[in-house]
Amino acid sequence: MNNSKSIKLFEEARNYIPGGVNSPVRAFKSVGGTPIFMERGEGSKMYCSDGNEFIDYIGSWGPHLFGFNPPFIKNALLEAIEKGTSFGTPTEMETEMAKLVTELVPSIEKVRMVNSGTEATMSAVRVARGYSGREKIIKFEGCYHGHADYFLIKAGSGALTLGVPTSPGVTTATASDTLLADYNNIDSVKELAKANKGEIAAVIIEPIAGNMGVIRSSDDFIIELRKICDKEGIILIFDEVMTGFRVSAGGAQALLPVEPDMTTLGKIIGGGLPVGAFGGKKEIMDCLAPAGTVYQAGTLSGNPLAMAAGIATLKHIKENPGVYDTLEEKSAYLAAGFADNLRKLGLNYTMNRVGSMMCMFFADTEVNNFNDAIGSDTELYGKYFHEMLQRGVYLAPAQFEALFVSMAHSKEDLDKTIDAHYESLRAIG
Ligand code: KE4
Repeated sequence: MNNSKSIKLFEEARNYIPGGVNSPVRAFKSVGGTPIFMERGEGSKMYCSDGNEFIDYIGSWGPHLFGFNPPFIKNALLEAIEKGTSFGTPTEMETEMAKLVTELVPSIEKVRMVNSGTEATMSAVRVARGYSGREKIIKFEGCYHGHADYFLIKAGSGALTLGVPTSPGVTTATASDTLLADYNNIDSVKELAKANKGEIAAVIIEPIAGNMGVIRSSDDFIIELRKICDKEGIILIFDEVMTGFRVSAGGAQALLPVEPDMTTLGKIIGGGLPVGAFGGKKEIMDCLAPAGTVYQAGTLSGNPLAMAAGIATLKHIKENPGVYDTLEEKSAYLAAGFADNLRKLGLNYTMNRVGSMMCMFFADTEVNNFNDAIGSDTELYGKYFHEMLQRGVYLAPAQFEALFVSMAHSKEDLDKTIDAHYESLRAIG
């Protein structure tokens, strides 16, 4: 595959942008080689600067539930642009967006729009601390909640991929307020709750983890977690930046046996534009300025373009609940094809899937937590990634991410991907 233009573009980018990218996971560091510079997307495809076509399974790391430029999003944006890109004043669209979010995710009684998942999770923790008067939080090893200081401790996604799960620049004082638990291990939470009684403001968790590969929380674990939070007066925050509107119209919490006190959202609710949101019970959210005294703000929060794309997306989801059945069919078909290939090749790599987010771990054990996940052969994943790339299939350039199926993926796309998966695994031996 000719990628000479990407090579040139990457060389130039590195003169002006640290590492040549605006987000580390894009740099192909863990899989090697030169990142492919994309120029255009249409439906399920991306087209790079060298003119190569790829079937896209990162979907901009989650937002593209409907592929690139579905008409209902594109038209909504074109209409919004005509009226002006941002006012810095309240607009009716923000209320419309908030009503859609609170309707589709009933545990959210009030919601604040922001501009990224990081802003959403960072702000949610601040509200939880302000509301409870407590300072400590519990996060889980391998979960990624964006790059706010207090989350970059044993974080997943790019932090894990690049081997800096605990980032330099995070002060010891900050890190000391973040307690680390083990995903799907309720005893690890019980120990922390006991040792820090009355000091923990919140537990934040990806209820279905997508940043150490895909790992679902067990029902027993999440039920016990809810009980501990109720007993200890700890706010339970579901970070649904990735799973919100990905795994169902009500997110992961609609599939799990418990409700959180607060939820963070992002990605899909922006239809590809920069958006995040955090919300929850009225009494907690009304601590936020200007209703309350916990400060949080944003110049472009709730901006009309992001609201237009988000409203169009959520309305489409609301009016077409069958979307998730179709996504399940497509995703199950792809996963079955992958499983067939593994059987034919005598391989037993582990496949975890929840709806249209899935991950094949280069590991032959069950993967239920961070330690299981990091047992994967990331070198072999790198070889597999490049073999798939050569065959026109663009996967996440890192083992500890998710593969996303979209409504735009056709049966032809899926069949081509299944064939490429077989040939790639055979090629790496
Ligand atoms: P952003 O600040 O990147 O919009 O969202 C942070 C975030 C928060 N919570 C969860 C569960 C997330 O998955 C993310 C971001 N996800 C990664 C992909 N695994 C973003 C990709 C990137 O860092 O470029």
